[in-house]
Amino acid sequence: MELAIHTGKPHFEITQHVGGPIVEPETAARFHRLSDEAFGRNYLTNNGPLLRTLEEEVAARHRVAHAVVVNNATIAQMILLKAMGLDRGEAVVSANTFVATPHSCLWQGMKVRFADIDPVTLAMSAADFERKITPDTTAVIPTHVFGVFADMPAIKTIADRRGIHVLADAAHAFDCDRAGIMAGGFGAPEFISFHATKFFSTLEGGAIVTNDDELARELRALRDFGHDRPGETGMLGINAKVSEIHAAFGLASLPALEERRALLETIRQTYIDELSGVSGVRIHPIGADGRNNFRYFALFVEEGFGLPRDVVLEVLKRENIAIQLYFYPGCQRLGYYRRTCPEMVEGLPEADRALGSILCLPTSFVHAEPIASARAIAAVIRTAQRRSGEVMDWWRAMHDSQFTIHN
Ligand code: T4K
Repeated sequence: MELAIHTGKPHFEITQHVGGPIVEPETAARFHRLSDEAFGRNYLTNNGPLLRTLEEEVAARHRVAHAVVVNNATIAQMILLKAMGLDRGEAVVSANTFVATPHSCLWQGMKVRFADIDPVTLAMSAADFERKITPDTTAVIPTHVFGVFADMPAIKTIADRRGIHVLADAAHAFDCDRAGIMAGGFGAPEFISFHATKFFSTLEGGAIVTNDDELARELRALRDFGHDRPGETGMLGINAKVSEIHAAFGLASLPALEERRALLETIRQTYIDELSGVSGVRIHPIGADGRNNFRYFALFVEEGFGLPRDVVLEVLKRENIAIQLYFYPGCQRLGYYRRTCPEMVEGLPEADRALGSILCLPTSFVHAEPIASARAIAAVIRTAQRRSGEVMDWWRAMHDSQFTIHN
């Protein structure tokens, strides 16, 4: 295979993004039908019938009593913290999560402390959570990265002993389980993202899943300005409501999920087969602890590969493959956190190691056959390794010329 870094001709004409939304033609057709029905009813938001059906479907799928659907997972976390009375103290959050997780704590008036990760699952290490507890710790919020669960039983045992509240970021974990238990089923409320880039989407959206009736009642009031009874506003709520059109997209997607998941699993297996035996490539194990939705495919470019991760990233970019490095460099290293809590970058060696080598490859493709595309991407990676000397020459030349231009 010839590489675009040499020929100037990328393998993909259209850029293939990690996280490009998955919308089958049948899903789009069902969405149009359901939207038309909503317009026909002239009932478009404020706890409409499509939203109520979606909540029942999500709760049933997650085997929990309640799914409170809101307009994104960030607001889900914020109203959950509020409902749990968490507006002070410190939350321990994972060093490997999307910035929404610590941000939501800060918006609620809390402080954050980052815990290191388990190098295999990439989720919060229970042992490091215990080390990061201080007299001010009031909450712990592990993130189930790529739908691989944090060790919830261990985290919950430690937290319960110290009177620390547990909630979890299950943004990636729709339809995933750990040994048969799904988000919301570990004795703690969890929130899921239904963003357009996720396995299951309402375009923008999210849900809190819980078995706690009182908590669900309060969350439903909080998402609706705090209206807790007809004609009464008993709490300081916000607008986190979901329109019927967003709910329609969610309902339209549900029938497609089994086939979608099967295709994603096949794409994953294709990557695994095509990259087996490539030295210095380690694949993040998902699905080993239970069911996964296979939305994410992550690998680590380690020392034995012969090229730095960032060079591989650039080679793939030249082929019009827009990969992501979730969640490089770690929230604690992003501008806002570096400025406000610079000491937090210390003591997170496993997160630093994993995020320094991670690459997330596309699992959905636009106007390109998925299996052939996964094969092609793996072939680019193999070729880059085989021709690592030439690739490094190209990299150095590119950097030298940039240096010359800018100086
Ligand atoms: N916790 C975790 C662990 C999360 O991952 C997230 C969200 C949250 C909490 C908060 O959930 P929400 O409040 O969002 O419900 C994206 C998503 O916006 C975000 O939802 C997601 N995680 C995060 C991991 O990824 P960005 O800033 O990376 O988005 P963006 O626009 O760069 O999109 C990613 C790629 O997808 C791009 O390469 C372009 C492509 N794309 C995107 C969209 C929206 C498309 O091809 N088409 C599209 O329509 O945050």
